Amino acid sequence: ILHFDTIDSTNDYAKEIGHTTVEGTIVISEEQTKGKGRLGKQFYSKSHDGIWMSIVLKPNIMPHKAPFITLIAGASITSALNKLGVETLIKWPNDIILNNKKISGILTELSTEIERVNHIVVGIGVNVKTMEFSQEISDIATSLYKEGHKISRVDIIRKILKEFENLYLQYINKELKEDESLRKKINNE
Ligand code: BT5
Repeated sequence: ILHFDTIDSTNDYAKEIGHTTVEGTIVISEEQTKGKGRLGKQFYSKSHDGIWMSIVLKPNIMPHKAPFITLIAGASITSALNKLGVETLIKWPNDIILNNKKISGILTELSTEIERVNHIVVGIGVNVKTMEFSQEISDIATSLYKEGHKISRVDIIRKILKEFENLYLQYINKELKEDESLRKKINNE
């Protein structure tokens, strides 16, 4: 786990070190100065207000299967929050909703060659303590504290990572088994 006080974007940093670092590396920062969503959109990541983190993965899968990782991340976040007593919904593919407002977003980025994934970076942002949002998002965003759930960020991170590890390993093992049985069929074994 690499922890920063401030960083431009945990996803950008995770992508930079993706080639050399081990699978399962977590980059987490108290603040992001250039937190990002899809298509260059801004993701507000104020100091100490939330969870801004990225997970580096190195699965042996084909690039077209990578989007499934976003769904695994979404399921992990809702399931973790559920276990902490917070009922959220997933707005597929990458938003988590609490009381009709966005509490969390996911940004999955890939480094690939044609046939294989080099590494995947799964970025997770969760609004935890924010009470006042910037005007642009004040109608659409909320935080756990704002909705009356005073839960520690460390407890949330622990639960999300535990759920994610379970679901991710299940998925990867299933993929490996399917590849293996396909290989046997092709080789007439
Ligand atoms: C996302 O994109 O929601 C993906 C967000 C991923 C953030 C994490 S934090 C760690 C890692 N490092 C990064 O740099 N990013 C990842 P998208 O679905 O494109 O939504 C972006 C839109 O959500 C913006 O255009 C705003 O409307 C809204 N938004 C921005 N900041 C928000 C916030 N803090 N809470 C809720 N909504 C927000």
